[in-house]
Amino acid sequence: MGATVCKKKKGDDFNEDVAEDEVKNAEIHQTQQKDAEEDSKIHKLLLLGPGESGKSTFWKQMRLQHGDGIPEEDRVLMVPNVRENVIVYLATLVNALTEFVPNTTLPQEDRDLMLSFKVEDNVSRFVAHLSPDSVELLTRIWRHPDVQFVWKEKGAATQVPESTAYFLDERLPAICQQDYVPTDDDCLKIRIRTTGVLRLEFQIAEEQFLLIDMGGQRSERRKWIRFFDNAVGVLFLCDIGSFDRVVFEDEKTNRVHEALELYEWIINHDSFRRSCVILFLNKVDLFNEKVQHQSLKVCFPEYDGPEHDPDAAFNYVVGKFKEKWKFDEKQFFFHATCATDTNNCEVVFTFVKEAIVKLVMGDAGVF
Ligand SMILES: Nc1nc2c(ncn2[C@@H]2O[C@H](COP(=O)(O)OP(=O)(O)OP(=O)(O)O)[C@@H](O)[C@H]2O)c(=O)[nH]1
Ligand SMILES: [Mg+2]
Repeated sequence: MGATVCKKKKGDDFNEDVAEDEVKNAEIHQTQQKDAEEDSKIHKLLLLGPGESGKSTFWKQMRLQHGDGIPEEDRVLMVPNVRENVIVYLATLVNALTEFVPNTTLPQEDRDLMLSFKVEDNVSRFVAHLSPDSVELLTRIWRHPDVQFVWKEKGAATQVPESTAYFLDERLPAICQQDYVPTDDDCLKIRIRTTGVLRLEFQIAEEQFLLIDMGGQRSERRKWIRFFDNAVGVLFLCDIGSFDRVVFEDEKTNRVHEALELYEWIINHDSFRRSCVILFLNKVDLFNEKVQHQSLKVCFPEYDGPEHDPDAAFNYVVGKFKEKWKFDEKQFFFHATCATDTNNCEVVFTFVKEAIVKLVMGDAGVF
């Protein structure tokens, strides 16, 4: 496009510039108004919480139930992730034998193979040649009593995700097939750290939602703030199933403590003064199971409730989050959730939807 050049008298410039600015301003104002109108129709919800708390799992559930599902091409892209995760996590457990079971009876050649996977290229090469023989080999190593001991008794010290058992117990034969494509369940259970921003727009009855998922690890949280404006709801996830684990980032801070601190920051953030913050105490399935043999004292040494009692332990954790909530008690919303369970997510989202719609209608002066 060419620019037009014309001769003007000195004084004309000012008036013309003002007129031009006015037109531009009017245009910008119109666009902003349109955006705001569009925005006001969409309920923007943010998924926030520490790394590995289950945000993307919940996002995927919404995509499966209310979006376009998970397309074949996205599933195919996940194949290397699934395979490499399984190999690397099993290798991590074998590696931990050195510390926890120095006199292990796992054959030396199996150990050597697994330890060779510290080198990334070796993993890729092994993954490229997976076969039914690999199923037998990997199953034998996984089921070895020393490896099982590390997994069951020392798993918390290894940073190996809990879903690893699902893939090694149930999915190895499928994963090792040439034409393997992850199922819905595989997609929900695979651990892939989020580094970008995932958006999902969907509609339920008359209501439109925009669900935004971002990475929760410390380095990723810097990106959050850009998305805070106009969020009508925050779904804050805490992985209570990991009450005996420390965060990946510093390998020191307890995961529930990290979540408590982050939750406090979020609920007091100016951007969310008029938003609905809903707490998801996630991985309640793992929590209930773990509490049977692990004391909540590893996370809260002052806990003096009954041991091995999931309800008492759960209520105690709820109390810890409630202590942070300095606002109207009736607005303290929380749910016990299991993001890998589709039915549970649907029930919980029905509640979220109602709370959000109520808030929006209240703001519009309907109540
Ligand atoms: N057992 C169980 N596993 C869960 C649950 N929710 C999530 N997971 C698993 O936990 C792992 C981490 O979940 P993600 O959804 O990737 O966690 P995230 O919060 O998105 O993590 P970042 O992207 O790093 O912030 C995955 O392997 C999930 O399958 C749950 O309620 N129960
Ligand atoms: Mg994620």
